[in-house]
Amino acid sequence: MSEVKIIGPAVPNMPWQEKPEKVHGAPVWRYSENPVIGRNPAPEVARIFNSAVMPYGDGFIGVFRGEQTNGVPYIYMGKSKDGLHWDFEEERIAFVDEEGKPFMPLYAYDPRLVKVEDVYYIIWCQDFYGAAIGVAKTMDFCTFTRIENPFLPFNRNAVLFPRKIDGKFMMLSRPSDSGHTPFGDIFLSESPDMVYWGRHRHVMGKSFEWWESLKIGGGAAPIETSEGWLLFYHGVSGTCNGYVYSIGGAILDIDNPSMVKYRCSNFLLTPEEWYEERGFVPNVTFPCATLHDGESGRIAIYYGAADTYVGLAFTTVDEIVAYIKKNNSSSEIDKEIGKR
Ligand code: BMA
Repeated sequence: MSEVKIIGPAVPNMPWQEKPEKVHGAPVWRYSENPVIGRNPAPEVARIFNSAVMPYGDGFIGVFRGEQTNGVPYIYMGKSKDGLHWDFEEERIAFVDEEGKPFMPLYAYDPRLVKVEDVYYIIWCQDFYGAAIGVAKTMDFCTFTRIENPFLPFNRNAVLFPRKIDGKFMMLSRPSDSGHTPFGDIFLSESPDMVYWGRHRHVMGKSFEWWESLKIGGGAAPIETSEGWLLFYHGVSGTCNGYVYSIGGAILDIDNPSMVKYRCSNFLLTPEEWYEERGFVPNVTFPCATLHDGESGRIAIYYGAADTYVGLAFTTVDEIVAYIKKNNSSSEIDKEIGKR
């Protein structure tokens, strides 16, 4: 039993490996058989990375960023009994509009998958006369209905909270530019109906820490805990040899999540292994989902590695919350409500 509570169901069958004796830095350790998804994982798909999974039935389901053999990213569905070995649909997800007619985005990447009440939402980045956020809903993983795009271009990295707060849907996003965006803060927006979004608030920006000194962006859907919303996000450093993407951690206020209670000054995971340092884009660790067990407090982080593979890392809610609090560097700007 953990001291810090994860507010959520037990997921006793989630992937897990005990902590090795020696873990350097943050209490986050990689799965020894990483990467869990290798190159050419499905017909016509060269790479799968930056993907999101969740428990479903007696196993797991996921939405995967598949880089097709023509280089264009799209979203594929996959299922797994153990969260480690995945079977992918051969066809891309066939999105429809609200009348049920085919309505495919030109491209789609970095999907997140979040259940709010009885509905599963997929949130991704797509073209809307410029890079912007797309959203679809499904009840059964058979019909995927696209709903209104929440934000104007340019915006990437959106992630929905897994429950409404004060009756409103809540979404984190990262407004950006049309290129490889050399800036970026995380903002919070709310909606009564998943159509109209407003009451935008600043959550947090890049920091003085070098690993996240260029930009940051949302990662996995926030995990509800007795200490607040636990957020795994990505932080970027701009080196002379390109961007380096690390995983960071923060804890947001449970009722007002634009207020950052704690923010870890150290990265939680940074590219070190061959599958993180070598690939289509070297030096990228990019979290998009977690599995977490409300009973034991175990957390499994799914992250894209080098824009080529999916990696898995583990922690526990007690250890990660203690580490974030111990290394807290939440500034006055982080702590404020974020309205100007
Ligand atoms: C970002 C996004 C991610 C990608 C990262 C590193 O801008 O495009 O999908 O993982 O760059 O290339």
